[in-house]
Amino acid sequence: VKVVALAGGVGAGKFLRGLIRAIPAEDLTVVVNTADDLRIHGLLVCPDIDSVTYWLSGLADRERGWGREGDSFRALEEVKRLGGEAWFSLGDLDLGTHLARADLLSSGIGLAEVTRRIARRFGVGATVLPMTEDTVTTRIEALASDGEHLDLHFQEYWVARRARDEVKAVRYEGAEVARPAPGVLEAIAEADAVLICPSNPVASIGPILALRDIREAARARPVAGVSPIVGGAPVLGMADRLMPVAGWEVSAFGAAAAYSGLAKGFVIDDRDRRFAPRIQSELGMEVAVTDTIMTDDDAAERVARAALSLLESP
Ligand code: FO1
Repeated sequence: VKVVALAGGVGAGKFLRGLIRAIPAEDLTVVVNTADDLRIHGLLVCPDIDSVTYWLSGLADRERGWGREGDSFRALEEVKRLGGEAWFSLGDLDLGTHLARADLLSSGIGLAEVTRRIARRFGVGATVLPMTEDTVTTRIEALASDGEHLDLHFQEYWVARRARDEVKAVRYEGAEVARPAPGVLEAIAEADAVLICPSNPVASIGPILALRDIREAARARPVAGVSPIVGGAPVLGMADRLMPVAGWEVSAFGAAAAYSGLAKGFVIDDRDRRFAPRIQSELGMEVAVTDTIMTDDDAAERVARAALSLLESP
């Protein structure tokens, strides 16, 4: 079976390691969110693309979730000492990825081909693609504790200000006019299954599905998702702050509702089993219930197989 996975960062990385044990890596195309990409030190930083690439190559820092295992931060220390921007922690090895990406981009190669090439160099068998080569940016409209209205880049909200502001709205700037990256629509059209990784429905999957052509292409294929919400809270990250402003409750039901009209199946955690009847009756999705906490690759493989099994029945 050919599979397309829609992916954010860390949750997706863990899940995808399980998925490539359930299907051959060569049969997988990962379409990755780029709306939390940022420019810093003159470099294009693509956190979700890099997380997916590092996790699939087995080089990710499993504890921190992002960046390379065993990385050092000597260059960043020097940037800080010299008065440069140091709020976003790029490790020394990670910086190597960014410099290579900058070189390839400056030679005129598009981000999709650059991403494919870098993933291949990391020994990744799956095809990794950005959702778009155009600029789409998740902006967070928030209220600071002193009452100031803020309009923040996602990474300013999450990393620089540590999610301390009250979120009022989220928008995907540029999504209305952005075109899917080369290869994305082709991969979806050929896919036997489209899987939505257990990523943040607002910050990670929302921007991908905000590209109308991607959403429409996915709707024409069998789609199943995996809940990133377990026991009423996100396994990782800040989905609990963002889902309410998008109108979704912070529960496995709310996560399923984010893909209403798109997914025909949804995987939820054992602890959320009570939501299964509502997801089935109100959203019309088939539900698989399993332990979704991906402590290792065996656990991730079990979750991936549960998602695939939802699309196998006729
Ligand atoms: N997250 C942080 O909380 N602090 C950081 O300094 C940080 C640096 C960073 C560098 C490279 C990279 O690929 C990811 C990085 N992240 C960092 C993670 C990132 O901010 C988010 O978790 C993702 O964008 C959300 O998917």
